[in-house]
Amino acid sequence: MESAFIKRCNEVRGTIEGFGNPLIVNHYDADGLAAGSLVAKALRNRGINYSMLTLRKLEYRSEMRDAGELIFVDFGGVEEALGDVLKGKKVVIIDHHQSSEGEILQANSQLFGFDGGSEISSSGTAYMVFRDAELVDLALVGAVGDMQFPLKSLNRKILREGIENGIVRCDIDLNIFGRMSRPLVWFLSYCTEPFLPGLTGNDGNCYRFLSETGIDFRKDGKWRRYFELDMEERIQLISALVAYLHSKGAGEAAKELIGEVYILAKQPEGSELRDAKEYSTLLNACGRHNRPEIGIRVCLGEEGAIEEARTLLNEHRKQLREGMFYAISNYEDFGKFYFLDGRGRIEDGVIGVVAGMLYGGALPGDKPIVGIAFDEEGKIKISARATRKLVDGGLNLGEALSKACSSIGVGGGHNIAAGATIERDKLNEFLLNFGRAL
Ligand SMILES: [Mn+2]
Repeated sequence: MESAFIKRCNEVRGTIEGFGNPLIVNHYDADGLAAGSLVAKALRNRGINYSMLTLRKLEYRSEMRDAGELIFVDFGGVEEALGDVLKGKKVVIIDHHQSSEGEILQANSQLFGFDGGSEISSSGTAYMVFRDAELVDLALVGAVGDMQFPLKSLNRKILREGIENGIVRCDIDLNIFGRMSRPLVWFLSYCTEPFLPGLTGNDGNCYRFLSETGIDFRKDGKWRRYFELDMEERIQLISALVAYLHSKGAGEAAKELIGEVYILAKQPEGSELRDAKEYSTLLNACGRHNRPEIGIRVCLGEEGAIEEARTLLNEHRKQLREGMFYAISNYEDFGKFYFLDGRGRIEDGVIGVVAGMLYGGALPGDKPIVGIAFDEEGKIKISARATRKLVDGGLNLGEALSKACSSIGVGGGHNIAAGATIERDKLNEFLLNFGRAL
């Protein structure tokens, strides 16, 4: 029901255009930051003042008490959590989590028969609300940040608009991380999606591998990056990688090398912001290292923000790489699901990403995986991930997790990725419940 969804988006825009000084409350992940910034930019375009608040978890804050108008972005369950304290205020929700209609006006494609896990992100929804042509880049960054690729359905519609308006380009190319920003040696050695056996994590092997391909990966005293290679060199590199992976028995990983890449044509060449995947990873790094305001400043194009974000990104990539190495030799098979105990070894900010990465070569995609880590308060953070195939077969992780947590904590999310937080002593109970819920 696309037309009904669009009608609802227009209705939400109308309401927001009547606001005088709203508070934007957005989630801290890449999609939440991109979506919150997209709303901020749209308000600027309309000459409306605003303030912003980024939260990890939806909870009541004094800023909400002081605001007469609120826009919640990328949070499921706003009405359930805050309905009472929001009474008498003007509130709208822009979201894509599983949800039902309530009293608060919501732009949420889930209500119109679209899957928020794969067909549109919060950023995409925010774009559909305002439809300002130049904001389409953030819509795609959010979708990619929420692992919605290749882009289909509403995401595809948004992509097409971006291409028509000359803001975005869609190429089929090597789609591993760092095409813009990483010198080739580290482009390969930091590649965790897919995992490249013998290359990931081994700078020396990557150096030797590149030397054998005959590609000049160093020119005029400078390390070259993937986007600087010409078409012939790209093909040379891709063929060498495919042959190498097959020789290592990693044919599955080879299949993942090529895919759609989304190039944000208005951003400078060689910048992380030119590639939707790198842009979203940059935002993720800011959010997960408790500096969401830097991510927002990046989205708003403020000076100096990208340098600060880059420092966080490097730390994030390091945690990912180390987490990945630990995960590969330490996950367990619990029958109905795989289990990754990252407590004390993997940061809670990256446990979900690491768990998901195991599907990129280490794990068959035959059942979901549950990763756990300690959060800042010493509680257990749970991140569950599934594959597209499992979801197509009827699996709904969000539901299974919320069922498993019903008496011990809060959990939920999408059918393909979901999360929860529980007390330390509730782990066994959770694992039993979760197995049953599956
Ligand atoms: Mn989201």
